[in-house]
Amino acid sequence: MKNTHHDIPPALIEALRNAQRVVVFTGAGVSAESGIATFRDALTGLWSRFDAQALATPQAFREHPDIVWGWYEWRRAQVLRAAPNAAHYAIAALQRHVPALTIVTQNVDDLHERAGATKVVHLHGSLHAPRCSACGAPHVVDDGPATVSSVIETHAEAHAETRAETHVGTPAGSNADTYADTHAASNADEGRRIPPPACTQCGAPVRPGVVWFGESLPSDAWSTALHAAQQCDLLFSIGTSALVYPAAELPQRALAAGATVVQVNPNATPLDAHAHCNLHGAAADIMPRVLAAAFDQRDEGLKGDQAP
Ligand code: BV8
Ligand code: ZN
Repeated sequence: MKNTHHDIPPALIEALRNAQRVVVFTGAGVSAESGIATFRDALTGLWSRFDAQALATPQAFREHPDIVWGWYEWRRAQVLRAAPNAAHYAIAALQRHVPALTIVTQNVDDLHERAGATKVVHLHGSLHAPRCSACGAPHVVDDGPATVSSVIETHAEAHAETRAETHVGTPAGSNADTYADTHAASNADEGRRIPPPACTQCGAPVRPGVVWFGESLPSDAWSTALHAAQQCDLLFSIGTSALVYPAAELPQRALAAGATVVQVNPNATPLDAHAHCNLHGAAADIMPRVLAAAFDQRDEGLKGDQAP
């Protein structure tokens, strides 16, 4: 079935119709059309001088808890204001047609679930499950619209401000210290820096419920994902650059187990050379067409006002 094109190859439709066990493996690209920045997308404002991989680490949280917590609060506010897109809905609909379909995501948003998907395996945690960095006690954060807009507004202001300031010569790639100092003065950027709340049990800083680089994945999520990949007939890899491990191993494990692997991504990734089929396009365009072609439920992948 080796080919790369936009329309859905009949062999893929056949494979999907006959599949008993399917894995849908997703990355940031599946949420891009919901307005959620991918990891590759440049960071903005205060964070534009960091790369995501540097911020998403225990070290960064230890050294700059307010910058890191501020970043995750901003991302959480974005997700709370976002809505699932047609790809999320089509994947949730596929789950209702295929006997055993396991959704394994690297994303820390809840857009799969908000599109109606069930039992989504989150390999890298969630933005909605903060916990104490010391005793691990779950922490409840306020999701009220007031909080959400305050995080977004203060960020927007800060962003405008940073852009103005940035050009006054902080050397490119300056590390956090100098950057923080040069900006600490103007207290207007408080919104950007949000000190993490204290744990109600032990008083230690609360951390985002995500898996940071250098941290191991939740063992139950990883073993469920690995098992599903090794047992499936068909694996879709959607909107991931397939560069972060061990998650990026999953399509390889499925291939090694004889499954058909299909990639959906507008850009090439290391998986192109191995996948049986590369559908180079946007997930929100391709997945509803896969659903319609396989299960002729043209309108099922669409929600509410989108349905004809
Ligand atoms: C670990 C949560 C034990 C936090 C994340 C083996 C080899 C090399 C390195 C390693 C290795 N094993 C371990 C490592 C180290 C490291 C790693 O993989 N480093 C990489 C960068 C080389 N892995 C770890 O640290 C893991 N832990 O291994 O623990 C251990 C510890 C230490 C040392 C050894 C072993 C933990 C990794 C998890 C980190 N946490 N997220 C947060 O979100 O803040 S990772 C995070 O980045 C995401 O969850 C995701 O996994 C990754 C981003 O990748 P994507 O989702 O694919 O997004 P990206 O932006 O890259 O690409 C988007 C794609 O979408 C693009 O291809 C684009 O073309 C496409 N796209 C765009 N628009 C659309 C689209 N596609 C479809 N439709 C569209 N519309
Ligand atoms: Zn605690």
